[in-house]
Amino acid sequence: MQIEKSAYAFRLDGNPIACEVFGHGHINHTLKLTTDTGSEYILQKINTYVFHDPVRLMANVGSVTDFLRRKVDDPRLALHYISTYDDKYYHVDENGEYWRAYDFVGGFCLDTPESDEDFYQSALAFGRFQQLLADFPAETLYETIPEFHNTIDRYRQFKESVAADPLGRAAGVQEEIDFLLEREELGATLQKMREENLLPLRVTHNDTKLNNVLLDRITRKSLCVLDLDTVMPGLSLYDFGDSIRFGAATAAEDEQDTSKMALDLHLFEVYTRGYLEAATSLTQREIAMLPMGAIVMTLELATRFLKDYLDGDLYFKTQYPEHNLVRARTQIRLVADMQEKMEEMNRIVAQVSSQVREK
Ligand code: ADP
Ligand code: GN1
Ligand code: MG
Repeated sequence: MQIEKSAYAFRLDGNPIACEVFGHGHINHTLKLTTDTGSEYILQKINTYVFHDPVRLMANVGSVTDFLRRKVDDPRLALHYISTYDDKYYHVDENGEYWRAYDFVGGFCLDTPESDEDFYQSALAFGRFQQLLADFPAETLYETIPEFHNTIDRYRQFKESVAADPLGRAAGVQEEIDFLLEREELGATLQKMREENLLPLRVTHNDTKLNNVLLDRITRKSLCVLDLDTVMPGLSLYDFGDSIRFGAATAAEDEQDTSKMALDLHLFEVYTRGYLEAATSLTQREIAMLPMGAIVMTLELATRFLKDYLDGDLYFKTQYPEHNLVRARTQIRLVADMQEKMEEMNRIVAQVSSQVREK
């Protein structure tokens, strides 16, 4: 087994003896590193196609994790980045690639919830994350991916790719393109409210998929939130919405049989309860907009996946040629189902929020 050379740049406990590819992330190259003292680390190469400014990214990640670590009593509740021998949280190798290392947390991640409790635990984790950072000076964070959840801008980029159509793929997916274009105004809802200052700007995670939460192997309680690359100032609705899109769905994000994809209202309720129990500082307007957050985030991902398919699969890692198209179709199906279930989502949010308040 070959040990990645960059490992030696970090102040590890012991000498590396094992190094293997790890996890199911879509963006970074993730390795698990073990040393001769039994210490375990994650060693990651940052994807600089996605993150153009890894130095600022690591400044965000470093300041947020340092802040969280001062607030939690169990070290597994916040990630711990390892400094290099020149006292940075990142290392640049001879090819100009950026690496970072952090403690491996002895837990596990799920791609789909195996029980209501798993999903509830992830809601608590993201809700806690929101709450713990409520007094973090959000303005000191960099916008590492500008306009990341600006769905108005996402639509602009999507339409550019439809027009450019570099691989001649647009004609084959006209139905999907039309579905998305018909919902452009719906997709703009949150961004408009953000621009009108109707919703508070918060420190948000911005990529709140279930597989970015670590669960304890024995108790299955949530430990920390992972994948802090997209931590930026944003709306709580991005975080809530993306969790629902990914975790309260009846099928995987890339299920090929779209008829299997729907919103599971029971899981929606489970997540809403956990999130509201932990994130106690949300405003009434934020709470009322939670269902809209789920729809807008799903719509946004549909446009992103379809754009990437049209562009020739440059952004998201794919396992087969139509992978991004499959993902886009599945998201489209979910948007349609969520729209049908909007009233029920509203009813659930109102009910759960009054129950949580009474507690
Ligand atoms: P990506 O941006 O590519 O999704 P992540 O930072 O989410 O990268 O890491 C990919 C996967 O590696 C995670 O889904 C998780 O399974 C695993 N992982 C990441 N950090 C840790 C950690 N500190 N302890 C244990 N597993 C981890
Ligand atoms: C990417 O890094 P990962 O796999 O958790 C993407 C998210 C998407 C997600 C879709 C930086 O997340 O925005 O929601 O894939 N991250 C980035 O699965 O673009
Ligand atoms: Mg991830």
